Amino acid sequence: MRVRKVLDSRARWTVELDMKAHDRWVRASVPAGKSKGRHEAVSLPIDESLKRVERLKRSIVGRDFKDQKDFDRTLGHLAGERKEKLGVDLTLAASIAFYKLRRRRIISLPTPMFNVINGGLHAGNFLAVQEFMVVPRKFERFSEKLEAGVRIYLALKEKLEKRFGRGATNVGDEGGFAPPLEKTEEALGLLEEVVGELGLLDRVSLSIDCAASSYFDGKAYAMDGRKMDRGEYIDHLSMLAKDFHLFSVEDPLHEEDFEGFAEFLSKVDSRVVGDDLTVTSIDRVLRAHNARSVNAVLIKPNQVGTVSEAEEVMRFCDRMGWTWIISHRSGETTDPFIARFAAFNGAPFIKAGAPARGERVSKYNELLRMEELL
Ligand code: 2PG
Ligand code: MG
Repeated sequence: MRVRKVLDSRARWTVELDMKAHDRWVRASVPAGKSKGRHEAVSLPIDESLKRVERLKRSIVGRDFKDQKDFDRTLGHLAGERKEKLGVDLTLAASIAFYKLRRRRIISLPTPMFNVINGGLHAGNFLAVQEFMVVPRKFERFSEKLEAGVRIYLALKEKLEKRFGRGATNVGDEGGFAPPLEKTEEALGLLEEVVGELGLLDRVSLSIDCAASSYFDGKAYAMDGRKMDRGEYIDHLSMLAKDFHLFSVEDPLHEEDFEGFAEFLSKVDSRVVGDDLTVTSIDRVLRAHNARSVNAVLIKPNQVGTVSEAEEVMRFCDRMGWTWIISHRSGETTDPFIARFAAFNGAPFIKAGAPARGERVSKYNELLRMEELL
């Protein structure tokens, strides 16, 4: 096993780990979020992570493990419940590398959710909502969905350039454009216009990730030029969800408001997705289930620290009839792991940013290659 530090897409150092078994080397690196949930597993500074490599090596090198669960259990004992003793980056890099050692079968390819307009903490504009996504749902093949995403992305670019000048086509952390818009409605309207002009309105849906903790100050939600209390805000957001037939709304309320999520869910037809709320933790997901807060869950392996724990949450969602979305982080590496993880688990959806920038397209391109094998 070898471990080193490498850069992610935001000039942050992260962990890269090489692992060898039966004369075969595999490599894994891990991403990092910016709009992080308070209850995510603990990430340590890179030098602290590297100091713990020897401890990790002593527990795994030369040992036989029955399967992924067995390996991840050992990691869990070593790292602690919130992975604080090894740090989530080192823990997950080992878990992913172990996962890559086994050959697996593709179950199905996910539908991509392309984040084409960036706001919130991911961009330097005034949009409160963090992600505006297009979801090409009604196409047969993954490659057709990707083509649709690309057409929309490029048409949006052209429209932004015409309307606001070239500065409006600068991109945010996930490769989506960061135009000088202020209102949620304007961004959604623009997307609807572009999708409509391409004649794709009946095949492509719109989705948003509010990441609402980032504009909640403890009392009020600051969005669209005003401050709203919880009741006003839920009314405002559910109106937008209905007007634009949003397929999904992620983190509509701040990350501790299980009841607010439930109220919002009861008012809309959209999928209501937990991310900062549920942090890929089975305990938080069960709590969301008891409170009827969500009917969809985002799956981010680095929120919890091992592949097996992420899979446990997916299986729970399947049992509940909920949808689930495998997701990248805003600070990514070029490791295409989540694409393969999605295909091997038959994930309904994957969210990996815009169809642009190397660390984003590495996932979409991997899915294209996998389509050849089907
Ligand atoms: C999110 C993610 C990924 P971050 O909120 O869903 O899009 O952002 O990685 O910054 O938490
Ligand atoms: Mg999110």
